[in-house]
Amino acid sequence: MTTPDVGPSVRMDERIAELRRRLERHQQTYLLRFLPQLGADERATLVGQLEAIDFDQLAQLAAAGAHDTPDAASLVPAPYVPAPPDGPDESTSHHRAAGETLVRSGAVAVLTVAGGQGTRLGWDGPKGTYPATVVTGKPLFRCFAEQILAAGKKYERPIPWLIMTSPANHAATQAFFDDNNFFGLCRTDVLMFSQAMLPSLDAQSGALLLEERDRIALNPDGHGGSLRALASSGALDELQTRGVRHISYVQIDNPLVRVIDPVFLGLHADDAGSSGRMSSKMVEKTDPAEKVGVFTRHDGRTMVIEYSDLPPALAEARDDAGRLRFRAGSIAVHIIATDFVAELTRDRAFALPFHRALKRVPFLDATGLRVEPDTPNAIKFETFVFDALPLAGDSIVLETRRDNEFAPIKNAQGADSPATSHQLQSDRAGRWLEAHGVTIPRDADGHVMAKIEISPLTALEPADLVAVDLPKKVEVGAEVAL
Ligand code: UD2
Repeated sequence: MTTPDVGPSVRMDERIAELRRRLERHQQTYLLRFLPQLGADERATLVGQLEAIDFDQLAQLAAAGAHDTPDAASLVPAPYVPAPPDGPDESTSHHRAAGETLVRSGAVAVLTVAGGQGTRLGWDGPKGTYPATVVTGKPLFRCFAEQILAAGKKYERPIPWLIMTSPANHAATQAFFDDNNFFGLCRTDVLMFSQAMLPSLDAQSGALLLEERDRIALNPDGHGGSLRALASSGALDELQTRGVRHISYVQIDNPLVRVIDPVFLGLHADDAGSSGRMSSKMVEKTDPAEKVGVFTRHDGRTMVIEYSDLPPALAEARDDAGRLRFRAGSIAVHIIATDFVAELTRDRAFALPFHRALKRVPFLDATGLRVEPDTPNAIKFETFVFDALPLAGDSIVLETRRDNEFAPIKNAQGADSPATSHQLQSDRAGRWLEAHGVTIPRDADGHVMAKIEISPLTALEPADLVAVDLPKKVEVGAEVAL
């Protein structure tokens, strides 16, 4: 018997009929109200988008209250390993050696989460394309690429680099890498994958919003979506095939972050206090209002409480010595074992807890007119990667010096802006040069009064400068690129 030939339009009609039945069950048939006006391609876009939505999950999310933060009284500060000295030293040599062995044997990859939009920065394009360095204005992506290239040379093993994009910036990110010849990295060692999107919901009614006649409003599912996207994209399988056991996880916004840190890798993989599944870095928070999550313990498990969820009484609490009690500020740097990601994502429905945020989302009203709201009108749901920490068992939190590794660029002005990042970049470079006898001009607050940039290709850490021809002195206001 032969199957009758069913044309594409018949198949589309059947899909629409099935979709309509699903939408009726969830009282969302209004999403199809512009369907009769759409051409074949537009119909296919809308139907495809709607078919992919798990309406039961969305209904649960909409009905659930805000993300559960544990009772403040049950939280205690998480213990942390104090910052090791800059560069090789006795106390960390064992961990450094273990970490270096991992890198040399090809067991380490880097993951940069770059799916967010640079909205706060006012940058039109993937944030990784933002000119970040103080003298030469290198884009953020190049800052990471040069570190990965230099570490690959130092340890005689190319290091795979995973980049998580979102559907909104994936093509532009790929084009940027193409235009820059992958910054000298081998193309097959750069693995890009896109995170998933979730519908934004009307804050009043919980209904989905139409952004265009053929498109619903979606937002990226948060950096926590990286775990599932690693698995669903096939990147995790690829890593495991290559023998990668640990992923060094960093955010795109921090040009000073150390993407390969042997001491941190060694601690994570080898220390008796670590399950080897997920570890983190912190800096000491001195201002209770600083916008970083803090490491806490609850029920014997390490977790990050985001700054917006930390009750002010806890954020401001001080110990007997006058230091903030909850001072272990997260700089969003982790090492995550590939086995741990595989374990978590074995169940395809796995998701970290959803956090909700209110935001402004333009939408079409019932007549098809575009509404640009002045105030937040929609809820977006996001997952945060640090919510995997309580699932990891024993977890190391390593302190790192703020002036060594944390100079994020998030806002156009004020805190965490290009201006603050540039000063921190020069301050660190100045300190590295002073360690080799170079005279550096500093102001009364100790800030370097010149612009100094050291490429990772020149030095990954201060000790590497021993082989470099250095100036004796840097003048006030000078611009130095090494
Ligand atoms: C993050 C941390 C904060 C602190 C700070 C340090 C959260 C919720 N907060 O604050 O506790 O550690 O960083 O700098 O993480 N991203 C994606 N996809 C998404 C959303 C974000 O890839 O769907 C990436 C984004 O490109 C960026 C990073 O995640 O690299 C951080 O995102 P953010 O700007 O929303 O987080 P932020 O700066 O508020």
